[in-house]
Amino acid sequence: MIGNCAGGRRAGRVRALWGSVLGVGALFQVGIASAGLLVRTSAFKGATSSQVRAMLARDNGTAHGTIVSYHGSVARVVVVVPQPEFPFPRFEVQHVDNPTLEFRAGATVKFTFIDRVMGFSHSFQITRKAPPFPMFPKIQPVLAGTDLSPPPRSGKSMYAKFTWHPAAGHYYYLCAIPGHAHMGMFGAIIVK
Ligand SMILES: [Cu+2]
Repeated sequence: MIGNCAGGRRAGRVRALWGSVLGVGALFQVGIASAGLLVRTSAFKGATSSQVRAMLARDNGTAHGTIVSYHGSVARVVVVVPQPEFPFPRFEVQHVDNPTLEFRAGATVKFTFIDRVMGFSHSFQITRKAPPFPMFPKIQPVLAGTDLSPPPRSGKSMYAKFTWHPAAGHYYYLCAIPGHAHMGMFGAIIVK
């Protein structure tokens, strides 16, 4: 009986200790995140405003309505997360919000993803899964773009590049940060 009581107290102390360790760990993580040091996005690099303008000028798509088409064998797509983000965060290509992107099957598609929202991150991933997307989307990426870590707070826009050789079909690009695709931060891709 007595042994059991002592064991119970010990277990309680262990639980309390473990709880405080978890608490400190969580605080530590928040501290790292707010300091912008939680970096796994080795693909991200910083760009000044003039560098961003130069990258935007390389997009070789043609915008018509809500569609941006790339007819050539090399498609250069510049996807931006613009500032401000109101009412919802969104992607922009050729000044079209969350456009449908059209490519030729087998083309070399060179994406440049630019996050202009300094201090908050967005992801860019391509999937075959169709909307609606839940609050916490589980992505099986066709093209693994960025991961979910915030890019460093460098006072610059952050960008990353990916190349894709798509097969014919229907795809979607989306931001996998919880809630973003759910609120509409995605667009369709048609490859034919
Ligand atoms: Cu986002």
